[in-house]
Amino acid sequence: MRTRAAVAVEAGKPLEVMEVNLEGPKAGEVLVEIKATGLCHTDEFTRSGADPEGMFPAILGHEGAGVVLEVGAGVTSLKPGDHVIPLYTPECRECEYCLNPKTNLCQAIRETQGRGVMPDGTSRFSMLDGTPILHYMGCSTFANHTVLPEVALAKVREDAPFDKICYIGCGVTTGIGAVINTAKVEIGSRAVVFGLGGIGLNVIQGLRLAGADQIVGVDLNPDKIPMAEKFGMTDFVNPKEVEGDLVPYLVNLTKGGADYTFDATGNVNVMRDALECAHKGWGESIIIGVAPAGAEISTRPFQLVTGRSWRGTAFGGARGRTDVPKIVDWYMDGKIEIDPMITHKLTLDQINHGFDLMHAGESIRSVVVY
Ligand code: NAD
Ligand code: AHE
Ligand code: ZN
Repeated sequence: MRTRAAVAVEAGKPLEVMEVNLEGPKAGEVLVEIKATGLCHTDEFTRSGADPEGMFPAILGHEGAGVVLEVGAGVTSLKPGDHVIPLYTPECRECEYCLNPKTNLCQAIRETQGRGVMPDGTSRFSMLDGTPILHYMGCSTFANHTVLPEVALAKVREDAPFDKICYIGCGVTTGIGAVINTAKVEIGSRAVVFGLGGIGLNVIQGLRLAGADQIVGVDLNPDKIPMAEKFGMTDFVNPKEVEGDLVPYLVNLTKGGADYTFDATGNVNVMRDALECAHKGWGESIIIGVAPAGAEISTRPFQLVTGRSWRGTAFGGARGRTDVPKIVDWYMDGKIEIDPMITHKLTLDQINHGFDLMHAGESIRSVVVY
């Protein structure tokens, strides 16, 4: 079939919206009509050329929601008409990783996913002249139709609106999951969140859900304050306005250091500050942000010797097929909020404007509705 997609033709270039060829689903695969997709900073990271795993031409996008149109041979858990959220972290329920309760990093298709192809080693997308186009994070939600392995789709309830629940495909689950699954924050904790964008705000709402007493937000952009307060931020710190070093300021503000800190910026200097403002003896710092190629984190080992721990999280530690339908329920039951964070709705033709809004700090989430 043919479908419309925004293609990342070359690193650093705007996406080009065009008709592309899409082959039908092979064994174990599913054809999905994408109804809506969010724009995550990770898409921009890859589009810009900063991602060491980035390959072109590719169809980016990993925060989508849609409807199953067709299933390939052997697919048993999904049927045409099912509503689904694509999973860049699949859940095969069989691999060594899925069988270990300590991780959500299913490895069943990681190698081929990283090469931009389906598990059989080939791409379903091509240009009209036949040039292959790569998949991205196994999802490619910047196409109106896409093909995914069955293990990379969460089946969700049919009354949930696509233009909101697409955000559960990455940002919402990553932020809330970092708090609940990875840090396992206890009631009464003090926390610091660096970066109040599409991920950091969901960390904040996760902290409120977990019953944290103090939720400090740190961002260079004071325009983020009203939204962060709405989701539960109790204190705001703009590093540009702090006299002297930021770390002692945050340690003092949190009465000796935070129980939990989160980096949602991707900046390795911020990651160091996040570790070092965690409480001596027990503070945990969780890295969520994705850093540019070649960037490295550093600290004095003494920071760890004296009881702080440094950890990371992908997709908020969530097992997608199990956890994503539950998060959709939380949204539909009013336990979590999504609507205010979706600040812009765009058509596919306007997708590059979405990245401009991200750079200008004007959007939290832009969502393309097909
Ligand atoms: P975003 O652009 O919406 O938000 C980033 C925020 O950080 C902005 O508000 C910006 O003003 C702020 N910021 C930038 N530099 C800062 C600094 N030095 N100090 C304080 N604040 C600063 O991005 P997003 O969509 O929220 O993504 C955040 C990061 O999380 C990105 O690196 C993204 O790639 C990553 N991410 C990781 C996962 C995962 O599974 N680990 C999932 C999604 C996104
Ligand atoms: N390709 C990058 C790493 C990108 C990365 O860390 N991706 C996160 C999801 S970000 C979603 O917005 C992730 O899930 N990582 C686990 C994995 O297996 O990729 C690089 O630096 O090479
Ligand atoms: Zn993302």
